Amino acid sequence: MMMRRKGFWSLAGFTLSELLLAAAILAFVLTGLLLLFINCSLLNEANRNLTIATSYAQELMEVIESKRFDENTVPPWTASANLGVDLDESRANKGTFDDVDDFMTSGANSCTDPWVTTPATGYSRSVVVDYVTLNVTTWQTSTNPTDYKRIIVSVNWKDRNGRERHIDLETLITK
Ligand SMILES: [Ca+2]
Ligand SMILES: [Ca+2]
Repeated sequence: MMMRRKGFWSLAGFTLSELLLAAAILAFVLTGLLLLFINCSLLNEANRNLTIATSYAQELMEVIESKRFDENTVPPWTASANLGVDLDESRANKGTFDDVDDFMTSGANSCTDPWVTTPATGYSRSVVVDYVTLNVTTWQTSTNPTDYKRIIVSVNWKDRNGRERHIDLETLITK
């Protein structure tokens, strides 16, 4: 007891078991901090990927929204089965597109322009355009042309563990 009073930092004042206990506590605290640090950086990376994916979705949505409602400038609008890239346009060149459904990435007349489908390595984009109609309070897909089209832009990517992630951006446009 007398030795401890010599000074707080005096090693002579600690027994071996006290030192071992202190070392164990230190190791425990450091492990916790390390795990916290790893978790934070994983969360950071996930957030960054989500932000990038969102900007890719917004980028394409803005380009689509700058086009007109339909290939036809007056009704009747294009039949559902014929939505997509039109005869005078090239499926692989978005520069030839003039209406919103030209950007559809599925169906017989789908767009194959890599700018649309693959914005960057590891990210892919898809576009669905449907006619919709308002049923009481919800919009429903319509097989017959209506004055409303719903555009869904999806961006897909894989996280660090190879798990599929995606975000969807949806908007309604009218003639
Ligand atoms: Ca067109
Ligand atoms: Ca079209």
